Amino acid sequence: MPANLTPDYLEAERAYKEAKTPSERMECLERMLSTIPKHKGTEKMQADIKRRIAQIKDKMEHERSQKRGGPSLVVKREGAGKVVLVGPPNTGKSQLICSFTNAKPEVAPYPFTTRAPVPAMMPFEDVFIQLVELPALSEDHFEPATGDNVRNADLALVVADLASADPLAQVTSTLQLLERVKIKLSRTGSVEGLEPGWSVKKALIVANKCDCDEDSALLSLMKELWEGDLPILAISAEKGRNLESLRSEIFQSLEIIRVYSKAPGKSLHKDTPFTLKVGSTLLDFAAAVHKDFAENLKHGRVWGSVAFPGQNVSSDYVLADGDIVELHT
Ligand SMILES: Nc1nc2c(ncn2[C@@H]2O[C@H](COP(=O)(O)OP(=O)(O)OP(=O)(O)O)[C@@H](O)[C@H]2O)c(=O)[nH]1
Ligand SMILES: [Mg+2]
Repeated sequence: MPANLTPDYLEAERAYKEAKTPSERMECLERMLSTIPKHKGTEKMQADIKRRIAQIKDKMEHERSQKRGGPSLVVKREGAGKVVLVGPPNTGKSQLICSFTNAKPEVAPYPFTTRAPVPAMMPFEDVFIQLVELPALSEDHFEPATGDNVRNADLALVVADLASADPLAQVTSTLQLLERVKIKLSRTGSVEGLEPGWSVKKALIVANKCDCDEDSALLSLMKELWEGDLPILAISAEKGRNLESLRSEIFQSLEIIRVYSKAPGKSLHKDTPFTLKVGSTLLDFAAAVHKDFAENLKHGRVWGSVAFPGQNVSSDYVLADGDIVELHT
């Protein structure tokens, strides 16, 4: 099938060939991915661009940590997604990590208790999602790795404290401090018309210590001000309120599906799933299993989102959460 590449794509590809630095190459590849026509004839090209983007990201991260010397404080993504907890001191970020995971960061009633990122794994049904508490942000305190930790995350939770004098100011200052390092947080993970060089991260506000805001007055104010831009969830990390809603909101916000691999001739069995972005196709799944599967893929059989169990599907078939898939090469 002809790829029918647009002039915008060809221009981005020409710039890619001339790009000299990894960040220039990255910018060109992102432009190529956004301008490439999305149809069956370009599927393999899209998969190849995504693979090259992932390789450059890893390389850039490695180079950054080498330059700084010593171990990197940028936490590598693990599990089904990386979720960072950001906010001012004392808002309950460590308590939230303790409530959701087996990690035990110190929880204390004084500021700046957590000095380095705390990674931990939160179970959600049959997957693990990585939560990372970042050292608190303030005017005088912004760890250099914080920007990179937010940039390479899939989701940010802005943790504010409903027991504090001004939780609204806490949210404002967190957003402003991140904007100083060219990061914008938004409900959808995209913002129209941003200049090059900015990163946009999908985020939600976690209004913690709702046990101290019994009449929900502060929460109502917060919703009035922010709900258009960012979803807000009131919880109590310490008293365990609304934690299950937050856990599933985190999973939903990651926009991932779980897909289970089945070998031909083997029984239907939901082993550890592969996690893929919503909208992923059979070909994306094959690439996640092994690049040889992607290169030689003929078709697949799917149990789940199809009309008939074990139905044959082609490489552009869009998979759904819970599908079991057999790959044929
Ligand atoms: N009432 C109430 N107190 C809480 C809640 N969550 C945390 N706390 C208290 O708030 C204080 C700060 O909690 P931490 O979890 O250490 O806060 P943090 O955001 O990690 O603080 P830093 O690491 O200093 O940035 C502790 O005294 C906690 O016991 C909650 O849901 N309700
Ligand atoms: Mg802490």
